[in-house]
Amino acid sequence: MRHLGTKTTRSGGVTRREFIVTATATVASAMLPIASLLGGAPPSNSLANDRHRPQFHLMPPSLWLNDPNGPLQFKGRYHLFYQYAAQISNVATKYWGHAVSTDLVHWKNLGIALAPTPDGADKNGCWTGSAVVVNGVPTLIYTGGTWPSGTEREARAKGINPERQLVAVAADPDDPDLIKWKKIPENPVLHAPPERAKAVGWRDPAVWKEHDTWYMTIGCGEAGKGGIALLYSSKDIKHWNYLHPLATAKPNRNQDTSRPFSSMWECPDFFLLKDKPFLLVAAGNRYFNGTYADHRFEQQAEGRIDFGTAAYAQKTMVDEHGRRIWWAWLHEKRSAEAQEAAGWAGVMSLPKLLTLRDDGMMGVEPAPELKVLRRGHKKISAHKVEPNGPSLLKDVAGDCLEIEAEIDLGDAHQAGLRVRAAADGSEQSLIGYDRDNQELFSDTTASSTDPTTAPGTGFHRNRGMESGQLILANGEPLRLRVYVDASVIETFANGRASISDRVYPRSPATLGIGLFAKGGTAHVKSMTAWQLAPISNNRMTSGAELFRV
Ligand code: DQQ
Repeated sequence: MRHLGTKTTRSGGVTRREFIVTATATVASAMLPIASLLGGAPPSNSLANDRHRPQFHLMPPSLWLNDPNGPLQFKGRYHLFYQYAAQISNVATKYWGHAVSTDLVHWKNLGIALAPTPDGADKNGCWTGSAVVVNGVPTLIYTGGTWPSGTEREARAKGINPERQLVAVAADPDDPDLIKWKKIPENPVLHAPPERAKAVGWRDPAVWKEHDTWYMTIGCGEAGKGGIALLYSSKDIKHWNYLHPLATAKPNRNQDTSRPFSSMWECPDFFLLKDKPFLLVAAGNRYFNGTYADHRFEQQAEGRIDFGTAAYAQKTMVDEHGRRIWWAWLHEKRSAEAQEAAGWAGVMSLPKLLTLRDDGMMGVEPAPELKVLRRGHKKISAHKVEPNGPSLLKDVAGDCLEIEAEIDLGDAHQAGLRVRAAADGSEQSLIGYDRDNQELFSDTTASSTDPTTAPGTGFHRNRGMESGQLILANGEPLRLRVYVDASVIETFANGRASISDRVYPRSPATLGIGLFAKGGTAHVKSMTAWQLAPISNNRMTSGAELFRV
């Protein structure tokens, strides 16, 4: 995914100072290049008035976010890091932005936790990684770029490995915010992939402990063959031995290994859910279940945690309640120019809880903590939904909402909700179920008349239909939980499917909510819509003061 960004830079006086202040406050002890944090951000009032900017999703105060990094709960606080850049570009130099929360919902942005060290093993970027607690000390392990992001293939063609693995530790584990991080003198802790892995990439370490030994998997792959998750072990997190592949991709008709980046597994994650092993890889938000013996994972069935192409670089953590919490980067689906004009791009997903289902596959639910955002609500009484029925509900509208609905498909072929919908139908997004294909879908084909959202102009894929398999048992209703947050729509269905999408309606009046049925009559059994409270009062998603002079 990294090669797809555009390279554009903003400039702006006041905002440069914002970054200098942040950098000084957060990374002074690490001797990091404050000058390279110079970047432009739009004035905060344009962000505060940007109606496409979400209100209850975590984002940096401005500019760029991509992958979630090192999610960790330590002494009660949730720490969530993310790939941050001071340009609207996925090939810009990456830093680790850092946010903290006591409730998993309200976040305080703390600034930059990790920045590249000039001439260091991460001089061209602190890329994705993980966090673990080692002897009471929160510890980050991540990939350093020694070539600019997006040039890895060029480097490899010259026989140069452009990636290293590095470790940083909390400078003061007693600081509840863990603001300062120190890179260890042993860096890089790994210099190169094993010779026989003809790597097309070697990054995104994920770490876990078995008895007294640390294990780490690193995303890798071989051109034309597909993904490999390499396995390493260590007694102290600083000295690592390569063991063997933890897992290798099986030929998969969904994965085109001829494409440069689908020939590797980015962002692997490996864990047990109630004793059952799971491997996650970034592509398709895919997971595999299987068996784990002799430190080798044999994949059996596969599924997808989020069916939306907007979601990428999934990453999980286990919290102090023992829950497996999932995060992902929700990238933009509008043109690079529109992102640049907005002055921000990329949103962190809502926290999703992963569960083990009776059939050995994964379930997915929104974290219950999100209910704290619920304010006034409106209940909609049970009623029929006819194919040509009224498209919008009276008294329910908005772009900062949660909707819970139980829908009996009846004899309809498709049924579900309209969100971000205009009264005349000129703009609308459909979240629904297709009975014939047994799929949960998000159809944003008509979500916007803004040409910057036209297919082919955005980062990945734009307006259109996206879907994934959800098999409803006989008579089982469709149970939807839909979060609408400005340009983000995150949907959960029946505790076992989710789909995230991005929409940018052109008209500010595109706020309607409704129901639809196609090919027959569906029945709404129950439906409630809640107004949700923003997590800050100015669309800055909190902590913005740390980025201001
Ligand atoms: N993004 C990171 C990489 C990772 C990719 C760099 C996935 O480490 O492979 O920003 O989006």
